[in-house]
Amino acid sequence: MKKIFTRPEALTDLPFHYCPGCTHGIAHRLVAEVIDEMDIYERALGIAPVGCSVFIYNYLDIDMYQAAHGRAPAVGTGIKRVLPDRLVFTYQGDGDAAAIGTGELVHAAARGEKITVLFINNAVYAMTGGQMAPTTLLGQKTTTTPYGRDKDANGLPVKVCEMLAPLDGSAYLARVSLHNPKHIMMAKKAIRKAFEVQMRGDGFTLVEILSSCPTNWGLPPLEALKWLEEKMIPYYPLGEYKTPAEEVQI
Ligand SMILES: Cc1ncc(C[n+]2csc(CCOP(=O)(O)OP(=O)(O)O)c2C)c(N)n1
Ligand code: SF4
Repeated sequence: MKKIFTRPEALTDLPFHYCPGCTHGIAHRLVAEVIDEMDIYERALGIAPVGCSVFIYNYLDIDMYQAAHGRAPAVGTGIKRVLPDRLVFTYQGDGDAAAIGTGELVHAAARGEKITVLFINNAVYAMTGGQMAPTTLLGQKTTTTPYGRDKDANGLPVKVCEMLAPLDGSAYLARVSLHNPKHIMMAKKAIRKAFEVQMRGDGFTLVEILSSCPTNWGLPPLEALKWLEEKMIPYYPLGEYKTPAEEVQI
């Protein structure tokens, strides 16, 4: 019988520890599938963040580092400069990348570091109990905005792709979503393209991946996917925000 679905080689056998309906596991799997398909198992090197996905180093069967709060792009910069033939990526939540480590993220992009940031935007600090993140939507209730995020009191949500696009060092920026199979396939294509652009040496690459956190959003898994589609995508439009002048073939 023809096998149509297998576990990617770049994933270990460990079951994910994530809550039911969390899309971190889907994002991990996509990364592993791309590593398999690009045949870069020996060369891929990932950097784990703080947050729920800190344990990604247990799930990806490749060389992995773990960086302290928000420092993943700086660690990735060092590794890539020492080992320029490696595919180097960070995997970071919005609290890690867009709040705690904004400086590292912005300057890695400005310098045009040849790394890829996989930026998981679930609109909350999930692991620490669902506090407001820079990406929390206006009106969204979190443990630190119990009446909903308010523009005057809490500021406006940060759009990371739009923020990095004007920087000359950024080469590929895309925002994708994991709310249904079609978009999961599109997310995989964007991750692959970011990796290809990195390996071609064009500059900094980032894929923002809109993800669900049913636990901290207080929603059952399916409703969380619906909330992602209906509430998050209008504020965070999907698409490619920056592509190299010369397209990579994927
Ligand atoms: C009390 C406390 N404050 C701060 C931290 C540092 N910290 C570790 S994980 C985390 C949240 C990360 O959130 P995010 O990057 O959005 O990832 P997610 O958990 O949503 O995947 C923070 C602030 C901590 N561990 N404990
Ligand atoms: S708290 Fe949220 S982000 Fe963390 S594992 Fe659970 S659903 Fe996923």
